[in-house]
Amino acid sequence: MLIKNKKKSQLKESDLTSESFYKKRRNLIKGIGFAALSLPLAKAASCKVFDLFGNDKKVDVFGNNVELEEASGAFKRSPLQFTKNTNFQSLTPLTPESKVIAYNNFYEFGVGKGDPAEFSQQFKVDPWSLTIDGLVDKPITLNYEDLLKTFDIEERLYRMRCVEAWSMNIPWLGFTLASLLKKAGIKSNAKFVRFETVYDPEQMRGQQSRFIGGSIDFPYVEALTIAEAMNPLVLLSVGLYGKTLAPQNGAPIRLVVPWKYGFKSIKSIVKITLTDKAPVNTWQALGPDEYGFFANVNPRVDHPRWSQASERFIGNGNVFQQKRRPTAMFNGYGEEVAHLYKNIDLTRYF
Ligand SMILES: Nc1nc2c(c(=O)[nH]1)N[C@H]1C(S)=C(S)[C@@H](COP(=O)(O)O)O[C@H]1N2
Ligand SMILES: [Mo]
Repeated sequence: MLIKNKKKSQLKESDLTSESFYKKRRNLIKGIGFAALSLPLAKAASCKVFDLFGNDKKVDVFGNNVELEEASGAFKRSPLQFTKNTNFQSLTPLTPESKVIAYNNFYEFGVGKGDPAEFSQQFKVDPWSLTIDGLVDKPITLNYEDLLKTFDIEERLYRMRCVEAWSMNIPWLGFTLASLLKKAGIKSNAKFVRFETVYDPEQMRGQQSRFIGGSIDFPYVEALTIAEAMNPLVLLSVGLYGKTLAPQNGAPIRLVVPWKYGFKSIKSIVKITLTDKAPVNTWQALGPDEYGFFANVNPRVDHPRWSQASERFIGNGNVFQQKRRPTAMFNGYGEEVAHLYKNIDLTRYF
């Protein structure tokens, strides 16, 4: 109903300023942000133990046991049925599974890279309830089984680029966000899609304490424009490496937006709301000068505290001894997405 509507993908700058501008002022007044943001980075950088571990499947980059399926009390991942999408199968080398499930950002479980795997193994994903509401023709609620059965699941190998300048290549399992939104029916006045992570402090230690959770005001929120959300690259992922997601990767369902910095790919989603107002995403609220709404991977727009021109790829072997490699505009997906930003100054709207 709206996918091919040209006007919709050509957002006006005024669409992006109203609510976010208000929030930015409010945050400056409250004085939150920068001190809080530097804490997790300092912690990550100080993890020198990384250097000691290479490709041993039994230990993660911290030296912890990462054969999670075999460890007692570990979360159980189930094999999934899927087809390989032949357009996205040629990415090499892949980041080893042992690292994809051990080196994570998921502040709901703590700010350290090893915290999500360490503190999420008892996380309950069934029952689960994902609601699609707001400016839709027909609100939908999916339970855990629906998530895995309503849509055909495909495998796609995607690059993932964190705003902290490290990257991975990951074989995701999932379905397109567009297929879900089409099912709900998008009303013509919808301009944005807002996503929300579960709020469950009892299960998520980072939600109990601002210190553990990196000063985030939970629940974690993310958003895309409708045109971005309908782009066929955007996945709702329910698994990786042939199996359902581990909690540390955002079980049971998370977003994957491969041309944007990793923080857009929100985990453990319970709510998807279509709206006509620009939502303020979590990192934008914390530090609007460091994290924008779009967060497109862009080697020409540096983070105020570090360069985005290159990245440390997490592959086989020692993560800190990898040669840095150049970062590609839109993380290499420009052909598919550059048209979305034709009229937008990406230096200003980063
Ligand atoms: N709810 C939630 N989603 C989140 C995050 C988070 O802290 N909370 N971290 C983001 C960041 S910064 C990155 S890089 C990716 C990491 O995904 P991965 O751990 O599965 O590789 O998840 C993103 N999604
Ligand atoms: Mo990230």
